[in-house]
Amino acid sequence: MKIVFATQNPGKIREISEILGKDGFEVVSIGDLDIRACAEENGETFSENAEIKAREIYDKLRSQGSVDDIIVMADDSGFCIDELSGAPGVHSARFMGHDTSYDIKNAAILEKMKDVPEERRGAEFVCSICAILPDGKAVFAEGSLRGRVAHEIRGKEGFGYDPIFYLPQYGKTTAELGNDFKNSVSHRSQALHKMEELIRNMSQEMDRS
Ligand code: ITT
Repeated sequence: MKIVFATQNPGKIREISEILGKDGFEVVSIGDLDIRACAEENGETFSENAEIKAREIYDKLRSQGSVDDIIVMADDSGFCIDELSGAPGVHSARFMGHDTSYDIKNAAILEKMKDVPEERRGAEFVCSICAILPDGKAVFAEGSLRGRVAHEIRGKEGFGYDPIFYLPQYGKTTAELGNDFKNSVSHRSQALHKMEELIRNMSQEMDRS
């Protein structure tokens, strides 16, 4: 089964291809198919936005008659900081403007958090994946990874908020962990592995009936 992944974020598509590729799935991005996503992400939750993104691409592919052997997936994810009541959350990509660099966004968050003590620096990455099956049915899987807001920008790997997301158990930010290690613990890999299991179980049930 081929998976078309509805994301325009190169950091996500790299991680998703690495994670699902290891398990034998063929992953194609919408960029590879020359499709642009333009649906407005106006849902209130990660899962609502994931479905908006996946369904837009499913509908485009269906209008071309090509959804029989593919699953369309989308990821909506974000960085939720306890002290900021869960912000930037579903607005993570749009925080301070979509085109503002992460050096600037990350520095602004560190400034907001500069007087916040260690015990109140809790934060998490959350990921919701929506898969639209060939018959149009939507299925969902979620993952989350708890850590803390770092005190300084550290590390060059990953993308987005990775340089300020600190995991005390490893003494590193997710931008310092290395891609392979991040992929073994991340919110995205948890959600993708749950989704793989859901899809495997559903296809076994279909084979039996
Ligand atoms: P698509 O909608 O095209 O998938 P996007 O980047 O706009 O790309 P989202 O709306 O899901 O995606 O926003 C997710 C944002 O949350 C992302 O741009 C990062 O700022 C942040 N984020 C999510 N997962 C992350 C991760 O693993 N590491 C660092 N930042 C992450």
